[in-house]
Amino acid sequence: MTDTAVHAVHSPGAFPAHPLDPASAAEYLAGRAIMAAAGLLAEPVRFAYYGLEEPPKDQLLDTPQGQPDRRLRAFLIDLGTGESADVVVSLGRREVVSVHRLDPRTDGQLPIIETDFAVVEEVVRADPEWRAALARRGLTDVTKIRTCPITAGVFGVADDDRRRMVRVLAFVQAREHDLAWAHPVDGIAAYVDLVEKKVYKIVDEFELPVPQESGDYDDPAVHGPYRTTLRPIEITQPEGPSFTLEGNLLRWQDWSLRVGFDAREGLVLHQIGLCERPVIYRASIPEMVVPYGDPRFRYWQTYFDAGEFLLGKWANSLELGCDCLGEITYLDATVTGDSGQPRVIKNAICIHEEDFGVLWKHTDIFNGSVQTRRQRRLVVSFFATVGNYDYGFYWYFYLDGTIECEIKLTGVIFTAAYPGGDYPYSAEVAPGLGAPIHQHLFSARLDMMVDGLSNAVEEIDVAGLPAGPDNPYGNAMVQRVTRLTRESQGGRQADGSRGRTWRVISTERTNRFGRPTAYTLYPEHAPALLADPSGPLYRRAGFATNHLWVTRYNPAHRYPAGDFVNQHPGGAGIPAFIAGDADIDGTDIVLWHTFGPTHFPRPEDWPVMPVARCGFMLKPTGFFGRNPTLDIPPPTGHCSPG
Ligand SMILES: [Cu+2]
Repeated sequence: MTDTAVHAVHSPGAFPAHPLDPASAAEYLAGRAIMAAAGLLAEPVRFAYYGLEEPPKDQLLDTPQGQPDRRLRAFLIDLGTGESADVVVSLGRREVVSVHRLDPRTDGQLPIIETDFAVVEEVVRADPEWRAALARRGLTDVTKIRTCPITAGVFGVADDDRRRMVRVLAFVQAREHDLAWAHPVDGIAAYVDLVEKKVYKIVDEFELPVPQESGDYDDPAVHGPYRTTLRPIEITQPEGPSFTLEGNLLRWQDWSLRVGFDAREGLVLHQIGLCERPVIYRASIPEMVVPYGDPRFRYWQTYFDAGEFLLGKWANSLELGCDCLGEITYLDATVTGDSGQPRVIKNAICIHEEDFGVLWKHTDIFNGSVQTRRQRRLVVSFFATVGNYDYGFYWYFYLDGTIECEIKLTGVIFTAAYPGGDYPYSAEVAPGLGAPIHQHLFSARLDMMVDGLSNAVEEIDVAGLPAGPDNPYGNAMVQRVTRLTRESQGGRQADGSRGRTWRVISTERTNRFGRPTAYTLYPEHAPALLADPSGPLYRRAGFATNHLWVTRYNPAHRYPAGDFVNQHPGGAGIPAFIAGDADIDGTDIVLWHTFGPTHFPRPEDWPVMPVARCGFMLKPTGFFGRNPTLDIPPPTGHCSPG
């Protein structure tokens, strides 16, 4: 790559109309030209991240008609030396705004880049010690071995921690279309220095037979004859969908929001409002951590899919009729490759409207009224493939003011050899094939703005009261409301036994009962991070140790595990954000919500996993003065009255 290989486009019309619109291909090229002119892109420097540096919220809200400076942020890595920098450029001023040089041992390493995958396969296959270890297992044709690089974490081993490195597991792919995940070569890992481009250590701990049963679910011998009993389902909207999309501004019923996309976070939704009233300024899933629970050999196996691998960059191009049914509107996403050159992912974001069963219904025994209304939702989604897993990120907006985030987890579970017996840390999913237990812990960043910037959070538990003079028959139940006033108090656990929810209230606006308008976060009640507090993962994934955090808005606080997650020693992100213990009562606040399953795989999850779901809901709570959907007309057709 040379700096002249990619040319900037200087057409003013190529620049987005709104300050929160994602960076365009022309902008990436313009930013790249600014960095090249400043001497930041000398060969072999590559982009480990490149995206929009959003204007701070106050700057945007204070000048609603103005155009704040358009800025891009790039993480640059010199492949020859490992030197890493965090760079911000101004497109308007055509200059580099800041260059922050990282010390990767304390600041963390930049994310894995595409080039790293190719380097790993090449150097591992060429390594004599690794080849010898495989030969001892009877595997002599290294062209049939696939290598899976896994981010290294930090375990206090000096020779590992000083390097930019990955740990590499091996899988056998004997035929071109074999599913390699079905054939793990267990007990052997190559530790690869990505800068020196060499294997510096082989860990050869034990040998177990490579599982042999095919997992190739495309193979008729595996899936059997396709069933012929499914008749077509077709979804039609003869008058088209009920939403409009102007640029990135999406409007549907009383909802409005801006649809954005980022290489790291994927979908970013801005300025979510209902009935021209703000609800959330910005919503995204900026991190997820997938820790594995086998303490032997693979104790280091943990992925931070956003911070270490940039999950947005791996967004799929969606296909009508397969991924999405009905009247679909797609948006493309523009990300960049290692050289900073734009790459358009066609049809990355799917927008549609769908029927969602009954909204409300009643047959009145006194006045004879028989009424039903249909629920609908607006769906904004994308899918990303990160290694063996595929994740669908779905945001739903309902007629009754509910917002839902749902993650669909599918793809292929990570495998190991099953050691036999009742091995407690994995499940046998095929003969001799184990799937280690793991967690998928997502972090939603919800920059709340319920009826304005002045918000507060109340924790709501429900409780039955003990019998006593005021409760003689013991039937009393109440809500217990605890106001969270400081950041040190905002780290909270979900509690299904108390039906715990968190209510985000406006401290300025009230409803017709004189009570604060509010939106309530309904969490699931799955466990947070299970790793022991004494271990390194607990420090690195601090955000995942609680289901909720509340922080005061700070434009620099974007990523719950910190800006540079790869090989970061820990303590960054939320634990650092709350160190000042700011006041969070009646101010501009951000909710960070941890959710997701602890996955002990089932045989039915193999060889490809039916979608598992997780997520959360936000529901209006006194945001309206009554059911806001009474004006929804009855369905047309045979059930309409009269
Ligand atoms: Cu899983």
